[in-house]
Amino acid sequence: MSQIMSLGSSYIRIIGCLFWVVFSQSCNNDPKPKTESTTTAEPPVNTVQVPAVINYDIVAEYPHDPNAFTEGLEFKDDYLYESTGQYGMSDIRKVELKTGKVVTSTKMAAKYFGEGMTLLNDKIYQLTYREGAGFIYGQKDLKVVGTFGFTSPEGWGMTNNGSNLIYDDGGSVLHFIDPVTFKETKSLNVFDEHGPVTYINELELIHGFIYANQWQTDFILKIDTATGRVVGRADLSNIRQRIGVRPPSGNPNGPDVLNGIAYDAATNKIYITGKNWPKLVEIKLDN
Ligand SMILES: [Ca+2]
Repeated sequence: MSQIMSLGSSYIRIIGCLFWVVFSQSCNNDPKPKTESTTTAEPPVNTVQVPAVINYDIVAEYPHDPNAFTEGLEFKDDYLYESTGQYGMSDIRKVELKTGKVVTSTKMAAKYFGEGMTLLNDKIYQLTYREGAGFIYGQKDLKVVGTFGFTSPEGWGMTNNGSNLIYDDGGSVLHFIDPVTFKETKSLNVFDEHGPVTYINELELIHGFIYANQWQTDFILKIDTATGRVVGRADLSNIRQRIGVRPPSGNPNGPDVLNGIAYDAATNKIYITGKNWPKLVEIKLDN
């Protein structure tokens, strides 16, 4: 009897197991999607090339007026031309390279904050910061010969390409304006692999590329004037440290950011400095 019962209970267990197997298989046929088979979207492929690293050599050092809050810098006919900022201290000046001595200067009214400047056809064009006014000076005597207006709320850096003045306003756009009508003829968005590049500051056109300081950084950016892409980047933090200038945020009363690039086309030399820096440095870029 017990054997029959034992056989019976084994039989029930086998049936139970078969039922469980069939049931569990049917459970595994649950049409619910399995997480492991879920596909995820591929991240967008970044097609913008990373800027090349531009290396440089320090060729020479010259004195620079530590009271000059440099906003614009150019070189022409053996002299530096510099625009300085700060209300009550702004001017436009012609400077001797080797001594840093100011040869000629014109002070601006205290209500103007001088910004970027550029030399074109024996005239100097200079922006102001938030005053919406631009000034035109004769290159020889730095006397004011005219004024102009511009539409950006702020004026920052300036250069030219021989036919247009090119300026920026603290954002990522380069504005090309006619030097007679002062109407905008073209604008160029500056970008790199991360998107728009802001805080574009002092400018210089060298061999068809615009080289730009970027405010609050030690970078000089090399910008393709056809596309606006940053194709190269030089890190000048070594020069800042060599001169004894602390990082920008740590200088409430001392030298400020790297700002100022001048190119002498006659000698193929490049000069750089910064706001209130005690030195101006000739550098040679490898790219
Ligand atoms: Ca310049």
